[in-house]
Amino acid sequence: MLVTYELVGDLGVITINNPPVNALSQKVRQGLVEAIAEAQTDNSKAIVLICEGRTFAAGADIKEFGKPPMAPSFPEMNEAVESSAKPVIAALHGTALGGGFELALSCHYRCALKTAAVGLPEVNLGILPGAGGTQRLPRLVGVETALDVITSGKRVAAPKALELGMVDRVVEEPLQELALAYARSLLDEGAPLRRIRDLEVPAAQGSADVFEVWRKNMAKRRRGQVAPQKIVDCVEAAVSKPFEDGLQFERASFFECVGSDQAAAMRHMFFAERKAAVVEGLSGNAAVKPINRVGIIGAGTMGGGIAMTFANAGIPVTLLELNQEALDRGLALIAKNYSITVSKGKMSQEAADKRQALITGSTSYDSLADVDLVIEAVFESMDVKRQVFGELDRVCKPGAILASNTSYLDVNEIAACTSRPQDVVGLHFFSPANVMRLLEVVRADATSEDVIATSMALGKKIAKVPVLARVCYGFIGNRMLRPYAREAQLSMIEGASPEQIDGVLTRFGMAMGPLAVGDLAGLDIGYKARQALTPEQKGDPRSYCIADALVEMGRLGQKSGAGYYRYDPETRARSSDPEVLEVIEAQAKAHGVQRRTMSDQEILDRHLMALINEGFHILGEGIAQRPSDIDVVYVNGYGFPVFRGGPMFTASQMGLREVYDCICALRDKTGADYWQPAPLLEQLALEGKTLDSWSADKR
Ligand code: 3H9
Repeated sequence: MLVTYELVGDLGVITINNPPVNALSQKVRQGLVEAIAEAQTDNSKAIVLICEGRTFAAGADIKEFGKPPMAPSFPEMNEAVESSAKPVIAALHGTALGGGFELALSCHYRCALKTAAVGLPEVNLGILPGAGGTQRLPRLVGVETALDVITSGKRVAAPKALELGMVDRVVEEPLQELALAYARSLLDEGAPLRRIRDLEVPAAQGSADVFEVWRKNMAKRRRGQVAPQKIVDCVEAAVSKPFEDGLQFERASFFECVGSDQAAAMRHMFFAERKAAVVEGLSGNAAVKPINRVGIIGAGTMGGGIAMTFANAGIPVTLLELNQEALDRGLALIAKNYSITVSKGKMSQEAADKRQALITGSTSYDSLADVDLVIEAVFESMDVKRQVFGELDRVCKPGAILASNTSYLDVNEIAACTSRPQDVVGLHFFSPANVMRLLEVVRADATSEDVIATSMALGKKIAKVPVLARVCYGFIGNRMLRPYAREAQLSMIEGASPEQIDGVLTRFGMAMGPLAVGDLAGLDIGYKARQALTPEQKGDPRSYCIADALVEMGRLGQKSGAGYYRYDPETRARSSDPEVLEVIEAQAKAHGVQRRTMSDQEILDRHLMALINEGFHILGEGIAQRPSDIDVVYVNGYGFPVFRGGPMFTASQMGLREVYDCICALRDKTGADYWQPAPLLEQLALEGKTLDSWSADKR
């Protein structure tokens, strides 16, 4: 029974029990409508609506999206609840999200456990609340708060929700008992049957300007996404239309979104992120080790960010540096980062102090003797890593996990510097590490199952999205970045300007274009890395000669005020620089390249196909476990637009045959070896197979 109804004295209790998250599937909606009807016929005076398990309903059943709608619909269910002749009181715990919170908004009163949170996260799935959320929430809390909550998709903790009016009472455990007591007190007070549909949207908040400001705001903050704009339209409809008409407007907008490519891509990402945590082929014996204390070597930007990540998760950290001066600098940077967060109102001073107190500095390796995990974040040089891991092998207790944050280096070689390769793993964080969600977990040949299982579980615990990779140069993300960066360089020398290339890719939805990213990261980093490579490893000189020339002119990117662009020293505002065009033209001449006009489509194809083809190599070689893992890496670590679902999803949407033909055309046009289609892509395209069917066959 997914929904049950019982009488407790003269109060009715409806209980939903649909693990794991009480999603409101068709059967649950049906059960709820029947339970409400039953409660109308007995001598109950009020009805409490509560859920079993870890949470109140967390929303619609996302697996039902894309299938024909099944009655009773959400509006029908909510209408039945709101029209109840007896007061219905929602009792919330866990996360009352999306359709779950919309159901609560159809109840006449809402109480919530202090630890609960509410929210309307539909925007993160490329859709909008389609069960009255955009019509009821503004009536309850006003236009501005409703727009903020719905367009951000954020979770609002119960005490804050009480302050905003999203819930009426915050209670402690036991929830059912206290919800019944609350229902009783409402009856005793003779509280009215409060139907939100009958409330007016607070006046003075619905001026046309408000909506224009939010539309512009969304165009910037959620560039390229359709749903946020439609959310603003729906909230505007809550002001300008009667409730029923507003509801119909919302429903029509919901259906436009739910069937869109953007929603399909974002649903794909939702499930992809959850799947990424699953390690294929682990034996049942793999044990997750407790990680109670962590050591981090290197207090630079990366090490400091990693230290903050653990402190934020409540795990104590020992931060190690070579000397006191460097350590003090690192600790001061962490303190500064926390104080910025506090000044922005995103954290209390007390919470910041507590987190900072979890980070202890040290200049002696011996202080790492009792940590459960060490992460090295020192200079990217095998010689330096060798030294560090030799020391760790000497001081760390048996069974401690020894991790490297290397971005490119061979984790097998690092593991071989120790007497315990089974305990060595790559944990590749992305900068700034306390902000970026991606974590590549790199398993070396000898890494034990326990260490893999622990690393993946730890990733989740520290609020990252962990993705498993095997060892190769650059693992998943940085390996794919190389051919992408190559195409940016080649497009420039062959005829495009930095502005055109970055413009094409940002219009596609990338957070930043590749050349602006280069300026941000610093052009000297790639330059130095290239110095260590043989000419063969460096590849076609046309693919780096412009970057080299700029560095040799002292144009290192944002930090020197000039790179592919010029930067205002005060505001960092970016502008085009004719000098760069001169450099590009000189390099083209020096390398015998006749520059030409290049179409936006060609630029887009070359960058996208470079990513996709490398993705297929990575998949075929078993570096990534599954195509969706590659999408998780690219969306969470490299600014690929979430509403396009990642490079591999984009390839699937295009059709593998079309992708293959496009790559073959590039090969035939350029004659370049690197445009040879990856064997796996070729095989699937020629056999008419999809990535989904390939993944299913593998299982
Ligand atoms: C909506 O409500 C539209 C409405 O406006 C109505 C329109 C008409 N459906 O995340 P976890 C699965 S849109 C189906 O690992 P946690 C999930 O795939 C919805 N399945 O747990 C996973 O399965 P598996 C708006 C769902 O404790 C398992 O549950 N709501 C759904 O870390 C556990 O999930 C949202 O967007 C679902 N709605 O976090 C909320 N939700 O074990 C989406 C979860 O096979 N959900 N699953 O991998 C969440 O944010 C988190 O799951 C939650 C729990 C915070 C609830």
